Amino acid sequence: MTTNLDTMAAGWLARIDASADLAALDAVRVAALGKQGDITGLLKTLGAMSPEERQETGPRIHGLRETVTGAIAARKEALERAELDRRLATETLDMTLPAQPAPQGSVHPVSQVMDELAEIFADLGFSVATGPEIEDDWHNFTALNIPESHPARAMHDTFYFGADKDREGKRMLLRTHTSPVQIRTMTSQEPPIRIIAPGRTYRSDSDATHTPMFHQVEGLVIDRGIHMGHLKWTLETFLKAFFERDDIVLRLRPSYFPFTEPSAEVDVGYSIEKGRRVIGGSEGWMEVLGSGMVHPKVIEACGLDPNEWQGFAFGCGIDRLAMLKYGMDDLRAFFDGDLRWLRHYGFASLDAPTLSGGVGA
Ligand code: 2NM
Repeated sequence: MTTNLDTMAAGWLARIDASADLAALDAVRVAALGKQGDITGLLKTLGAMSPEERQETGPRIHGLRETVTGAIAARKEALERAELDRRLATETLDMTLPAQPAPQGSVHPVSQVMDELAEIFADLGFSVATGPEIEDDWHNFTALNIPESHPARAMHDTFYFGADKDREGKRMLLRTHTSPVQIRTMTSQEPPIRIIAPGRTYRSDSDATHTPMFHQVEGLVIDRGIHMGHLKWTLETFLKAFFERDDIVLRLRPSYFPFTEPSAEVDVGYSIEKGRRVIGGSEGWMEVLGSGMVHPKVIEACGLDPNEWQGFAFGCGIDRLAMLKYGMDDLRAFFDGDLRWLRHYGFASLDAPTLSGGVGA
């Protein structure tokens, strides 16, 4: 028995040493120490032995099990270390790589300003409304008190579609302002209404200060008892937040729009700082917005009773707002897609405009 156990131990140790990988080593472990393993089988023979024999053989079998268990653990550690060494030698990691690749794109100033507008007006209780860029005659003109013969139609330099007609047989068109969004809101929602409608608009006009596609934002409030005071406060609050200055001065000049009565053009005061015009103060005046009290005919056209509901509306060019705030001087560069311009004037894509963080900060 003694020699037998010694030979067995030598045999198992040789097999353990010869195990080339963890799977082979585990097969040896199962063969020796598993439920059906040889050494497990030996331990089971102890029960049938006489007490003297058990006293003499028991410790030797347990010794064998411990030797083999220890050898397997040592071999396992050696194999694992070898595997780690192999991976460390073959796998490489460039520690100079940035944790995140830098974003390639940037946010266009027009998108940035649209986000800022949404943020500022959200704080005043306005939501953002959108609508189709291809419109019908009624939503773009008629409902806005601009009938067929109205001279304002000529002012709009409308792009008409050739073949597509609306239900009245009139040609479809590219919206000349975002006002049809206000019309669609008034005909589909119950007042009170507080919305801004930012988006693309189109007029057949092209020179240094006009592009055939441009961006507008218009605002609309419909409620009971709305008056010009609400309009002026709203615009003043908006412009102070947008230009991040408290010394914004407004001047309302009487004007004419078919969809508002009375109508007012809004000038904002500027001052000269380091030879440049900046918004704020009142050294000079710059026209930035059109506005007025929504015409009773417009309210009526949308199915509301103008004796019960009143409102104000305003509109302005987003491209122009962006130029004024971020100091760009050529409108056409906005739509050239010149990467150098976009990199220079663009905004980091992860900078969310928030008022608490300071818009445009
Ligand atoms: C402007 C100026 C003045 C305007 C009016 C309306 C509507 F639908 F309520 F009648 N929406 N927008 C409006 C009024 C727009 O832009 C220069």
